[in-house]
Amino acid sequence: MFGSRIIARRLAVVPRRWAHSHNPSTRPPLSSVTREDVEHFSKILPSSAVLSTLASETASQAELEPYNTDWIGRYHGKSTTVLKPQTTKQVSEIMRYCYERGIGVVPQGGNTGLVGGSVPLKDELVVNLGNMSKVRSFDPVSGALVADAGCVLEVLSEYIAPHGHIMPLDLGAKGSCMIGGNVATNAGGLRLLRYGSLHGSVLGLEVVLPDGTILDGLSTLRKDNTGYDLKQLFIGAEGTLGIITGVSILTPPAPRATNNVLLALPSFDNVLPLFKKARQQLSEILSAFEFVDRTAYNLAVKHGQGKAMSEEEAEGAECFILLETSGGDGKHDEEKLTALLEDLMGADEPLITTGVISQSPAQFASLWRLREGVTEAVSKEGKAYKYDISIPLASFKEVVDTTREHLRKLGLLREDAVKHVLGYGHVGDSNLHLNICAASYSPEIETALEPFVYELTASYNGSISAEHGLGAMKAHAIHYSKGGVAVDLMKKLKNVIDPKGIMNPGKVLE
Ligand code: FAD
Ligand code: 2HG
Ligand code: ZN
Repeated sequence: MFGSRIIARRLAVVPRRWAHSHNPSTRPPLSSVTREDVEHFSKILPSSAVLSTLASETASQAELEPYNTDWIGRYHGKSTTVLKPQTTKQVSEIMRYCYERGIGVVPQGGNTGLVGGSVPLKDELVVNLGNMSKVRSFDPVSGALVADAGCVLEVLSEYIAPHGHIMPLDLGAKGSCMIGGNVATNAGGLRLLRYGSLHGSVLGLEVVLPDGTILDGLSTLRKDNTGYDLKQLFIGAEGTLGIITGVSILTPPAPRATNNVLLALPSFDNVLPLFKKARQQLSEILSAFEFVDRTAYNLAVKHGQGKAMSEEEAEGAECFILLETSGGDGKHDEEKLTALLEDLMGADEPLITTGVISQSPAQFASLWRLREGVTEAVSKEGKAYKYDISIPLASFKEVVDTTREHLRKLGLLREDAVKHVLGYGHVGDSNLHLNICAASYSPEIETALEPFVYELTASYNGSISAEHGLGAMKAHAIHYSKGGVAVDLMKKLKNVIDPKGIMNPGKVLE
């Protein structure tokens, strides 16, 4: 149905935007960490916070492996030294020294990033924020939370729950990812539809700049129009402009009532009308509308990420929607949701074949597990090539099918090469997660996928990174989504803030 003929025509009109791109860097090469450097770091930090293969008995290469390898096991650094500071002052002293010595630095939070941004490309120093994990303050009236960058997202959620508040973002990696990493990646996640992006909910940041200067911007004010809004530069900068050490963030009141329902759809064509109808009928209580295609559903079920429906119920479904409502009045919300489901089932041409509505907190969590667990399921099944793209909602299936067909034509769709091509993601944000699950990472598969997927995305005027960032994976491909003027300005800004190029080298901008 979605022939390669149409795509070929689209690809032909993709603008080539490489003209401004390649300004080879004139910066001097970065220095490797030496034994003397480690001795210096040991004066700044307690010995337990310095892990290095250069100093005797502080760490073996195997102990550094988790800091050198990314979550999907695609990127492997060769760092000899990891530092785990506890205070902003320590981070500042580390950075001042690295700036003088010209040592490359990779800021690291929970290391759950999916674009190879959180691990070194060579032997840069890793500064892991995991030991900076204190809540600094919480105002239960305004909901302003100020926390160290190394606080784990889930721990923060638990901290504010007794005060009747929730974090404005939620994602499958919540048990490991840290608020500093969330801000550095401008993570989107499952609540963006309701609470918007971190560009809106972050109130202030404390950042250690590459030369060690501390930019103290931990404001808790809702409004502040005094000049340039500097914090915005660091949100989504992926550690290329400085190390975030503290975050001030607005947390919304917890909704009094939440419901979720998993809907089985006979055809992808029903997703759009269903989304429209759900928005119209549920209006202010619709809080999530998430998409899982058949392949993604099957993998989630296969790898034990929740079993929402019986096989009979799921039979014939081409895709699934997880819909959540959050509101202030449980009875009112339930009535609205039930009316929507009755309308959907009773229509002459029903948009859904069936739906499972959660009846208890455990079932609520289990339905979410099915959606959140797809990433983990794909990792259990094989090695994942991940493309996180913003494209028009109507083209989600077309993009997945076109990619699968492309790989099939190249003879790569087989058990020992590409096992599955799947799509899932955030319908409410027009954000598709196109995953290619392979038996192993191979240059042949990578060449088949890139730049194919980037060109395909650009042909829809989409973004090659909706929410995961560019990291190491997509730094070279920024031009598919940003014009030359924008990229040049980014490079100028980077040069002003980090003239020696020590912050997370090779990430975001080549
Ligand atoms: P890391 O992975 O450690 O780092 C990520 C980037 O931020 C790196 O470039 C790093 O250098 C930089 N960085 C980290 N900490 C700092 C700091 N303190 N200062 C400056 N730079 C820093 N993302 C979404 O947007 N939405 C999702 O729904 C989502 N779901 C996910 C589900 C799973 C199962 C997994 C594994 C990942 C998911 N992600 C998602 C990816 C997402 O980017 C991360 O989970 C999270 O935001 C990264 O936080 P982290 O602490 O692990 O950062
Ligand atoms: C999600 O929405 C995450 O589940 C991860 O952003 C997506 O693993 C992925 O591709
Ligand atoms: Zn996502």
